[in-house]
Amino acid sequence: MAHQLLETLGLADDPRVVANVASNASVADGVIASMSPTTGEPIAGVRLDNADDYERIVAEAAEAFKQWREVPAPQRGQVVRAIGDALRENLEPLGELVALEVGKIRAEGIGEVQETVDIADFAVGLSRQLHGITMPSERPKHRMYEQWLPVGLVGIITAFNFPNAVWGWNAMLGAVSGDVCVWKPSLMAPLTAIATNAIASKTADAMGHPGIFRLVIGADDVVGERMIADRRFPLISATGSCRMGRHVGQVVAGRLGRTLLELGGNNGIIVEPDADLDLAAKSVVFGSVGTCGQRCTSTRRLIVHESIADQFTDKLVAAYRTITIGDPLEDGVLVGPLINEASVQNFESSIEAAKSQGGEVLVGGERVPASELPERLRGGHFVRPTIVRAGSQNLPIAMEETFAPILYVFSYKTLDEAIEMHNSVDQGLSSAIFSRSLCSGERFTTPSGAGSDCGLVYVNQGTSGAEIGGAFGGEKDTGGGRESGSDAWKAYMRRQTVTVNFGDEFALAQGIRFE
Ligand code: UN1
Repeated sequence: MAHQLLETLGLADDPRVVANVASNASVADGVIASMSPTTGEPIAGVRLDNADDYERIVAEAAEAFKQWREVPAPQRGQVVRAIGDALRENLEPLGELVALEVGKIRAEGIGEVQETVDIADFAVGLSRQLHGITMPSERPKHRMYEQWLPVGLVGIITAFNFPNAVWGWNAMLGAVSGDVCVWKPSLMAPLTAIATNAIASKTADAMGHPGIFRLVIGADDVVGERMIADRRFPLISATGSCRMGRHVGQVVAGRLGRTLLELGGNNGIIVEPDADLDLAAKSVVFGSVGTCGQRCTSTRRLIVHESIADQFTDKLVAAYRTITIGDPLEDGVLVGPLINEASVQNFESSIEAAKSQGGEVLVGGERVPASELPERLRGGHFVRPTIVRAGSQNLPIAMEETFAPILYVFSYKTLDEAIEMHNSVDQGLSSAIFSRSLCSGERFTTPSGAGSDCGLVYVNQGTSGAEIGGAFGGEKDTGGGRESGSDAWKAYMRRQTVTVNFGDEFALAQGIRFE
């Protein structure tokens, strides 16, 4: 399977890819192994870029920008349109590569590539709508308007969990904006990055626009630190942990560059007593166990009205017991592995912390014992999706984002109390409420801001699985960035206010006379 996929996607012939690699190949060797989280075996090796490679790539990108910015935006849109088509043609193999490399199930892998196709479509339309406004000048025979210009080089830093779509959100908008994108992918998903970037860059090359999608694969201290400190990148768009984002934010701010940060989430769902519990249960299960709890939008906290807490929790526990864990590329499997052994350890230590803080494990709580796995999967990083009932409202571990399928359940008496609990965490990405009452939904989304404090809020939908049409991102420690739809494109462009005097009088604003 792996071999065939690498062939289909052209990775077998890519000079960066090394077919046979030792699983312990390290950054120091200049080659790393992309490991299958499902088997614990290497899929292939990937050559890393060093400081000289970085310099060359960025210098070439800066040259390419000078050409690309001269291409009219609607023509840039045609290039993105062709990239969308090429991704469509590769939807299945690329989705399967995502599943193979990061362990999400096949349907979610394909769904992720579909998300990139969707944002490409969106960006094509946008390429004719990157418009500014005109405003009346206070001076006679003057015209004032604003226009949007490309920013230049965009550094895109992505995490392992969405190794294709998060690049897509940034790169498709960056490309129609006239920017050149340099992508630093996670070292846990380099093959998906190579295959994805090759599709985009080959398509653009063939249309006469070489070098506008670049990839730089390397260790954080070699290429990551260089990129964030590099003044040639007016914009760094980074996705990952709050800790990483705080560092990136400070370094880029130190040189007065711009960041677009999409960091951790600690997403909660409030379930009101009048909720449709079947609908709520399906959404909670998808949100908390989908992608094995490794989405930034994964549901981590459930805040249920006390009158239905036991009934609803029992329903979830029963559903969790039916979940098939296994090879993410096999039909019928709903939950694949965590990305690596360190994640399994994090999962285990969070469960230990929860127990010692008074939490009660209702289902799951452990890794899947090797004896329950087929021989082939024994090196994989499988854990059981877990529900922990919080013994009291004070469960410090639930304030942290553990990138694993752990759902903490709290109960509440009044909706105001539930909202306060909901907003009590540091992160502010995604949120949801289930209720059949218009008033509860409105209370949670009130325009005063006294409802959910997150960037994304859902009523009768779960916290994960955003559509590309809306702006995606969150508040507080999530970093404040907005990617994807709505007017997120403005982050990839710079605004210029233009004032033209078409008369022959010297006129100053504010009525100042200077004669
Ligand atoms: C992420 O986990 O970094 O809303 C992105 C969602 C997806 C994107 C998740 N559309 O769950």
